[in-house]
Amino acid sequence: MDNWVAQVAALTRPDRIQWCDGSDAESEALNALMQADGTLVKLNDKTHPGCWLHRSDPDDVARVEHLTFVCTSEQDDAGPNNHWMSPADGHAKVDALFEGCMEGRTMYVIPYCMGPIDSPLSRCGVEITDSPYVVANMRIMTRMGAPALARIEREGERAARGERIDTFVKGLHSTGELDPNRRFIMHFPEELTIKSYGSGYGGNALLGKKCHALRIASHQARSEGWLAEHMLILGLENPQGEIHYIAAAFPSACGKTNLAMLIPPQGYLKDGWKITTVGDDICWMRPGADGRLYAINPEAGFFGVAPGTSKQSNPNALASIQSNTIFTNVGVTADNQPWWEGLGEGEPVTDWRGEPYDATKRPAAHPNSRFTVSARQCPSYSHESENPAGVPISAIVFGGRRASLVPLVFEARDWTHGVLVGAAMGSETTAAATGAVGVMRRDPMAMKPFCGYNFADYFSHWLSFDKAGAKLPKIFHVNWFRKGDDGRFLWPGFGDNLRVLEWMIGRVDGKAGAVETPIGNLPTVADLNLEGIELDEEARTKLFGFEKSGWQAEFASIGEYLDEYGPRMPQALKDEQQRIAAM
Ligand code: SAT
Ligand code: MN
Repeated sequence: MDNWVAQVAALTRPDRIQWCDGSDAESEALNALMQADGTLVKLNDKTHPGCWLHRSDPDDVARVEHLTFVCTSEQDDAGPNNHWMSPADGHAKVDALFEGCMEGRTMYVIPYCMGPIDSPLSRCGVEITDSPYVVANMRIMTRMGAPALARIEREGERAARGERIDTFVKGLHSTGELDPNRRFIMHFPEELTIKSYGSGYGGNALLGKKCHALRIASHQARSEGWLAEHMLILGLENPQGEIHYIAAAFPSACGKTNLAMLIPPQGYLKDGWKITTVGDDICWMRPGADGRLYAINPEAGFFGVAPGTSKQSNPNALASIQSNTIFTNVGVTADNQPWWEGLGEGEPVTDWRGEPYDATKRPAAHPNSRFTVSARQCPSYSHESENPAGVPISAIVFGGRRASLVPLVFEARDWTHGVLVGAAMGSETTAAATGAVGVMRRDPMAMKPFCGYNFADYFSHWLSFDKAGAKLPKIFHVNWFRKGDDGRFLWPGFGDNLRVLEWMIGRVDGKAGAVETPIGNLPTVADLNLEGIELDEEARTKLFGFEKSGWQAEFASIGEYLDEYGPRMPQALKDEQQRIAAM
């Protein structure tokens, strides 16, 4: 590691190098530094102790998928789902930008561990950055500092003794000039290396998150026989005290954080149902000795979307972010409290760009404004998140935003069908990435922006888990976002989504009913507990119905999508698509 740090220093020429130990003293000193130069603004210390506001450059507020590259020796290994550059070109392109970019600045070296320090499922990385804001966020989002460094050194010794072991992922980051024309997020999966230049935004700059835990890890997972997925993990405890763990994949800004922290509706609460939160964004899963899939959350914090978070929509998230939280690009009230659209109380006076709030000009909070907070501050935090063995997964859920066609929930017949359901996922785009919002695109398993290799190979890898001795989770698809003819949402969502989770667990336990349709098993209205909510005729028909002609068109489009991947697409998946398309 020392060699690599020295090489990076020779390239970037920082004035100082600081190895981060993750201590409180280090964090306080960095916060003071950022407060002094205006990077962080202290929020109201009475209402929000330990909370900070960061305003990013207005051109640097979301992931930049068009500037994100996967650099593999063979272009086909990156697949049509990624932008590609050869490793030599990729290095040359960014190294030219990194040359001398840290002159006059401090270079921070952040050793981190994704997952519990003592878990065999965890993997380590080192991020080198010139951004103290990145250090502060990585401190919340990962297990960072001395314990991670110790694990990396232990693994380094084992590798030196000849064990086949990937010691750590190398990540190099600089905020650079924040010029969108000089911005690249480069991945070199074959070298376990990331180079990110020109952005300070979460998904582009906190390299442990999407760059490592999804793009690089998905590549590692494929060669080592596990899965790195864009999924929340929750524990669902029924009145008998039995806990089922559910992993669910939704595209960015489609409610993963809300579902992970769900508070049961009144009747369920009374009966003793409970949700515990293991993770809200990323899930690493591996088959255990008993054939089940065991999952860890590689992260230690939440980097959640602020707008829309309220006492009604997500009381657990709101409770989590009352202290020790970094807010990025939210508005503030007259008494210096953080504010965003949908908070439901208070009034903004300053918007996310630091200008007087003017509703006719722009929203107070950027639509992709975020909070960064330790998972331990969440009232529903599951202590199983620290279990080195992970938690056994009973159900996998795929879902997207679909205004039409797609019913509230259905169950895949078997694993192969479930993989197709994931592969065919579509969703309307959100503000989490730059570009048009609300356009339907295929986003297989919510991994379109995050899979570090060819989707065709990725689906083959998924299919390979179905083997003798495997006790795989059941797979479901949900759509909380179905709209009526007048444009209103037909399903209340939020806490009421528990009704759907209960049905899923009923299916896992062989207790709940369903009807078979070509797209999978659908509950009837009677199979779901709908006590206490009103659904009119249109809602019942659209949420629980199978619309044959619409699905025929959908399956034709799914077939075309799979064909875009050519002969690498696994035949088993194409056969499944054709079987259903013939409905
Ligand atoms: O910016 S992140 O990629 O970390 C959040 C998201 O888009 O899911
Ligand atoms: Mn995400």
